[in-house]
Amino acid sequence: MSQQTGTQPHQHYIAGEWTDGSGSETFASENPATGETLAEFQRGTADDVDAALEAAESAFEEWRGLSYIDRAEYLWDIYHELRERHEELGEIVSQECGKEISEGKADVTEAWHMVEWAAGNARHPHGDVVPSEVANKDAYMRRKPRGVIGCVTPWNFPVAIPFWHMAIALVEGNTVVWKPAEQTPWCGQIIAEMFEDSGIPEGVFNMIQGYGDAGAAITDDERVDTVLFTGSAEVGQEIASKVGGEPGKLAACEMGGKNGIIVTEEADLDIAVHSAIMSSFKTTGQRCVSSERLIVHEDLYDEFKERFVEIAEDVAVGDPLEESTFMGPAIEAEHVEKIEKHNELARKEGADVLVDRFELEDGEIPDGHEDGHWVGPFVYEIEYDTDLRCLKEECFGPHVALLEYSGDIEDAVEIHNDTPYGLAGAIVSEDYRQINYFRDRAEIGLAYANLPCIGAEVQLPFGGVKKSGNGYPSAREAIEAVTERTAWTMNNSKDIEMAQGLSADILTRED
Ligand code: UN1
Repeated sequence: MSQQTGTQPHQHYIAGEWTDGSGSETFASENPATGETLAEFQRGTADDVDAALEAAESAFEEWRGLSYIDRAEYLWDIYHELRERHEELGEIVSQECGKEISEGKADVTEAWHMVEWAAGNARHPHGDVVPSEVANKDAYMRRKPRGVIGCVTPWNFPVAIPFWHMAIALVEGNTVVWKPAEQTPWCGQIIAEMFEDSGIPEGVFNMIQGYGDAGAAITDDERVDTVLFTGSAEVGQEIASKVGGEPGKLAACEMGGKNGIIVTEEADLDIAVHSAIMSSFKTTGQRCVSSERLIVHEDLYDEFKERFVEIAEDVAVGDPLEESTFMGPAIEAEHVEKIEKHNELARKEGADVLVDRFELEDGEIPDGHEDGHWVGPFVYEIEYDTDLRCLKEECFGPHVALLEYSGDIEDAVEIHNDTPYGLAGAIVSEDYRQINYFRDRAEIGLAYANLPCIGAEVQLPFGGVKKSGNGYPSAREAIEAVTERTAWTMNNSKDIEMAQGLSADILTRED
């Protein structure tokens, strides 16, 4: 963090200036692996959001007037900075959100991939030439920026997801007011410094640090034309329903999942176990694409269970900065409590618990990390029943159910689809017919075969169906959310000729 010295709380970035804003409260960023305070931040108020929106609104006309390519230049600067500071930023991500170091670095890599996509796309066509019924008409689909984009991003990808939203919004000619997650304001601070370093015109990019009240002040404001939200289903649904009632405003929300992996009787077990472990425990189960349901055919069930349980008993939980760690801590104390409640719910509903490392053993917690928010894998088996809440509600932790099924792929997909969510999922099978059935019938936005259901690349659409969202947040689809289309038709003739055979004759009383 470079803009301040001493121990003053870090500030908001509004209209090209660092400012304390109008609030008197501050909040701390905490290292979830140690409980230590990393830095203090100003807590944004509705007045701060108001100032940021005003700045974004006044900067819009000039910014939209630049060419795509000129706008992208600012993003290219950030791209280079992300790459040059890869190691350093990866460590900061790991320190602030507890992901193990390869994941901390991958977060930064995913960020520059998105910036590269958005800035590179500035030189690609942005519309269509569309045929007209009338030979003398030229018709096009052209895009315009929508205006001010309000971005609210989660802590689990504190560098990548902000760029999913903002890189595209900005290159397309919009201005931005962004609230980073309150758990990862340090990453927010660094990203804001990068925008400052890039020399982006004042007011084009604005950042308010704070909590949900500041986020709501952004998303509720009528000056915001599009809300880009990635986070919990509860908040996302509230935003989507409020915004849905406001004509002309759009909310693109990407929320959680109760993701599943199907292991059929035709599966390669090595791939099945590997994919399931990655999907359930990477990021300590705190990806919206993490898997909490493993739907396994009876022919392979016992062997799969034995192998999965053996590894789940053993995955290395520990200091996220150590390369030997597989799983870091949970993000915060309240989240550990939430995970515990989900574990309890499964038990109450009749789960047979196979692995319970919720309380880690003393030796597992690294020295100096006693105040971290530690939690280990929880694996249970339960007979599938549509009324079980534990199979429907997202835990967002290393909590996973083993479900045995019999019958065909149709039966497995029926269980798979029996959740209100529809984000990610995978099938493990060597039979292409089963794979293709899953591809076509699984109710999800991100579907994988013979792979984990985590780890999507930025150039693909990302997003879900059902309660998981409306499928917008990254790459081409995000462009839909931050631009308006114009159908632009021009006549090359001096005569007016209409489509659909409509007469262009003007008849008067004399005719
Ligand atoms: C999230 O899970 O919250 O597909 C985002 C992935 C990452 C993004 C995940 N590229 O796992």
